Amino acid sequence: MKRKAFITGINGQDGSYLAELLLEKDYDVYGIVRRNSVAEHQESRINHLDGLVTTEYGDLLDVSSLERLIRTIQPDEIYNIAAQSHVRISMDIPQFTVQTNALGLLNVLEAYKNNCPTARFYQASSSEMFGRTVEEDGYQRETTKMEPTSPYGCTKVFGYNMVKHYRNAYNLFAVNGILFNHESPRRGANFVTNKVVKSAVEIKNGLKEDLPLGNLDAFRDWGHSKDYVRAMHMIINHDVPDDFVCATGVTNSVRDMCDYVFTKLGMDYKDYVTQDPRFMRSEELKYLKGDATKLRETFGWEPEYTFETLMDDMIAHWVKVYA
Ligand code: G4F
Repeated sequence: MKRKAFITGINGQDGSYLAELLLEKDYDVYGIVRRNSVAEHQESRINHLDGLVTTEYGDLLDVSSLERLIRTIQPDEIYNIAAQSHVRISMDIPQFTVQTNALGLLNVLEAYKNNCPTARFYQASSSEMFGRTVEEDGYQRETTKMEPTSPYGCTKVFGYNMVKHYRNAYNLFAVNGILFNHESPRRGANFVTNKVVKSAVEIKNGLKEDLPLGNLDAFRDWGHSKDYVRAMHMIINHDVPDDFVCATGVTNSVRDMCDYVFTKLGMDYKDYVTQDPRFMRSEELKYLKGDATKLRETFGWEPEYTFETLMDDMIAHWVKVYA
């Protein structure tokens, strides 16, 4: 019998790549999509999967639809990937962020426990949970203390702990993937990688004059979403429920990224990039570098993309869009 997967956030960057991966593995794929007023963009990342996946309207805050869908579909695997995932915006809309990411996660966990407890459950936990903490060797790993620096990070710590609690208290196969930043051409254009790449290509094509950014000296461990959804599937299919960090182990600053992207396009970022207080954060997470030894040693996971090939993939995408 075909395995069934249920994905919240199926129309996001990770949800769309995960749906493709699961279809390749011969799953029946279901997902929920939030209603928004611009119908044309609702499913733009999964339009090419039309007829291959089943989507229903739903929302992490709409308990009755979650309960009904999980009860009727009876999935083998549930991936909770939906979230208000933008860290700076979580400072503008903290209450919505908490409701969606914390209470929303709890709603999905309850729907799972009450209607389909033999399924497996994956929670999209985040390196943003580590916040201020860096280990002496310069990395963050599964054992690193969590000191979040944003409402978003606080909600993810709540979700992480709730998943562990449900695993222990109710003997559920519920797991956390602690994913460091992961990007792709499908990344929203208000996250820094896609903002920089898209803007640089627009500047190159004479469509834009400058690029206002926030903090250029923050460091992130950037991987490719395609590599990270492979890790999600490995983590949920482990023989015991456990939590894993997924990261490349390489860190670069926003400035390094600007330098790489503009240089690739034959420009000097210093001629175009400005610092704009609108994009600064009231508290910044300064440095992320993940140690994915546990994931690598348990599953043999290795990223196929480097920082450079990730950027090249994103540049190639936007160059094609504006060709
Ligand atoms: O691309 P970002 O907005 O990603 P951030 O805040 O690291 O969060 C992402 O990764 C997390 C994993 O750790 C996820 F949990 C989360 O959902 C999300 O996917 O910003 C990256 C860095 C930050 O230091 C930010 O201050 O880039 C800096 N930055 C500088 N200028 C900017 C800008 N970020 C954005 N979004 N826009 C700017 O203009």
